[in-house]
Amino acid sequence: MSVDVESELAEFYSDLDAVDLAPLWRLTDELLTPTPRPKAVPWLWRAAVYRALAERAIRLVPVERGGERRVLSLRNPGLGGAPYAAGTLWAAVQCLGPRESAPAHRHSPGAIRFVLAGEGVFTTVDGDACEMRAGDLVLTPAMAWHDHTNTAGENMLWFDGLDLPMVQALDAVFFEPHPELNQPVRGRNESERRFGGAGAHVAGQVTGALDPTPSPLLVYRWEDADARLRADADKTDRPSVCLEYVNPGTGASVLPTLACGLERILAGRSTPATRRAGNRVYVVHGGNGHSVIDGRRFDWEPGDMFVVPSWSAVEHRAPCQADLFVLSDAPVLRALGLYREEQLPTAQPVISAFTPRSGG
Ligand code: GTQ
Ligand code: FE2
Repeated sequence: MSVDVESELAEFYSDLDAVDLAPLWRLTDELLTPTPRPKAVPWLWRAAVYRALAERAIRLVPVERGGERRVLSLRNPGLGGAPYAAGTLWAAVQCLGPRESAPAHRHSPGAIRFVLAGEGVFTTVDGDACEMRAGDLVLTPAMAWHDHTNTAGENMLWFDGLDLPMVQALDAVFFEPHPELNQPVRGRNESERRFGGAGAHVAGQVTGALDPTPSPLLVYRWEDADARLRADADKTDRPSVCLEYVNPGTGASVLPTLACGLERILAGRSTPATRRAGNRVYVVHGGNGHSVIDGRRFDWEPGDMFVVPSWSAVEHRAPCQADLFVLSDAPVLRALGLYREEQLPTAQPVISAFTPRSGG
């Protein structure tokens, strides 16, 4: 290129820049990537670390109107300080001390809770007080009034998952405090009585039904999910058994934006390395083991939480049976025709091991 053309080009680019025009031909590498290139990185948060900090939060920070919730968000270090576990998913640890209550409110982002330990807490959803025990899944769909109350004498911790980053990307966040600190309670476990029982889980994951209405069933008990996994494990020689929690009326994912599932890794087995479009957050419910994510080994134990960003290869291994709760944005990808997954032909070579920050 002649010096003339080169300097003319440089001037051209600077003129484009000055009037907020961007030439695509210089951006394709970062925009139209051959495969997804999420900013979020594979990461893990240890129960032993967050539990102690949650207990300090209970001692130091009251739950009040305004702050609304005593919640520690899992902040993915790849996201430049944004308080999200992945580009599309909010994930957090919420805690309530003895006889504390978190004020009633509602918002357009939908939420799910997976109980880490304890009992004596209920989440009231549109007047229905849903009891929460270890391993239970509780839904608070978009715009449903919700507050959390600890009636017991122990601290209680649970996992929160929200579609907040997705709703925020769509510029559709709405929030409203309830006129009362706590909403009136109309009944206890009513959705469970009306809609619980058969049809609350499917084997594997939802592939068909897409439904913009959330599940009318608001609480899914650990015992039922466990029984389903046990029955499926008896019939398989595969490395793991999976279920997805579903709307018992339609068979669709629990919320229009979020899917929840359980993956039981069977003793001594390894799952095949798999890539999926869409982000996933795992909560270890029981058992010890490790996952290899993009060639890095993440060891885990009960209560640990880890993120598998879109298109990262992941495989799990457990010496004894282990249960992983998994939250994903798959319903959105499926609704838009963007979902895909692929199994890798071989196990990943392990290049490094993850060592989380231990803190001060
Ligand atoms: O429990 O209502 O982790 O509104 C983030 C936002 C929990 C909740 C979170 C919320 C909640
Ligand atoms: Fe909320």
